[in-house]
Amino acid sequence: MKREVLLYLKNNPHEYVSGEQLSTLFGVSRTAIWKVINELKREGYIIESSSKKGYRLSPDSDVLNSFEISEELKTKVLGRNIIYFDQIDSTNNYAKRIALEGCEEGTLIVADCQTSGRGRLGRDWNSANKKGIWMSLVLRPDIPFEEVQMLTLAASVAVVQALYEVAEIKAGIKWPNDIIINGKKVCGILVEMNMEIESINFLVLGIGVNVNQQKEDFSEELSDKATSLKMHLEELGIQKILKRTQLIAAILLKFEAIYDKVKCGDFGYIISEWKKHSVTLGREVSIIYKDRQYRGIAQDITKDGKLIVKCEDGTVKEVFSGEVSVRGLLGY
Ligand code: BTX
Repeated sequence: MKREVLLYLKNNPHEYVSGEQLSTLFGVSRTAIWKVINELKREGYIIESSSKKGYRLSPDSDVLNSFEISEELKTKVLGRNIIYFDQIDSTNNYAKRIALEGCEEGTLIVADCQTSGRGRLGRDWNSANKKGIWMSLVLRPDIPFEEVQMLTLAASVAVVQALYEVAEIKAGIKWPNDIIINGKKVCGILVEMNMEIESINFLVLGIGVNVNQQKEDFSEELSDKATSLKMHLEELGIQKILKRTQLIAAILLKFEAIYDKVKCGDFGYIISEWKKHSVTLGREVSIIYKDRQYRGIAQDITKDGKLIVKCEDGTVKEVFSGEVSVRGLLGY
């Protein structure tokens, strides 16, 4: 009955509905309705209550769960199976576990909070409770190993497009996997792979987006280099409630269209969109690989997504994301 009450409140967003009306409608006592309302509030729904008028669901509620996500989703395959956690170590870890057990393509793992969110090369990813999108998709594309890099690029393009569509936010892509706003990281992408000898068994695409953090939500170390969508909008003087479910749905829809292209080996659109939003090309970069470091200018990307760097000694290197850390020398 909880879902029915919720749907009723959602479908009547402008009116207060009295406890009596709800109890008649659903054939239960007013106490039962009161309990349901309290449960919904505990789940994070903002329900305005007035003893005279009744209950009204605030459109500002930013609740993450499978039901809310599927209400927003317009995809065909991605996110059709959703597994939600209020807290988990890492959605990528969980996705890898269930992928090994054979879960279906497009399964989405999403959490309000990660206790051991991971970035690349063993780095941590700060995943504060209810402040961002921490999600992973299980993908089973029939593509050669060399094309996996395209998925990171494809996901970056999808995130940038979705941020613009939902909130008119113009973000840039720093090769290989960061989404940047005004020189600060707002989103990171982590693609992990499981391979057989010849072919890819599955991929896990992890996406972390900072949505509602304030400056004080980031550690001192991060506060100089991280931002959130909310912080960015506030800097622009825009007060906008960002709903994580809406952003997730937009990212998945954009990604699904681009992912279909990756599966067909059609990379032209991805490369051109990636270049349009790149904050790396034409900039001086520092490539750190094991104990070596090169400097050079990021000139272009190859048609399978490697970064082409003209080094200071005149040599040209093609850099594959798994091996390096790239730092813009003059900020982003
Ligand atoms: P990365 O290795 O490029 O970035 C990690 C670095 O980014 C950290 O060392 C730190 O300096 C900085 N950082 C950490 N947390 C944040 C944050 N919230 N915002 C901005 N900067 C931060 C990027 O790796 C890939 C991140 C993927 C995260 C997703 S969340 C869902 C999925 N599950 C999981 O464990 N990881 C992925």
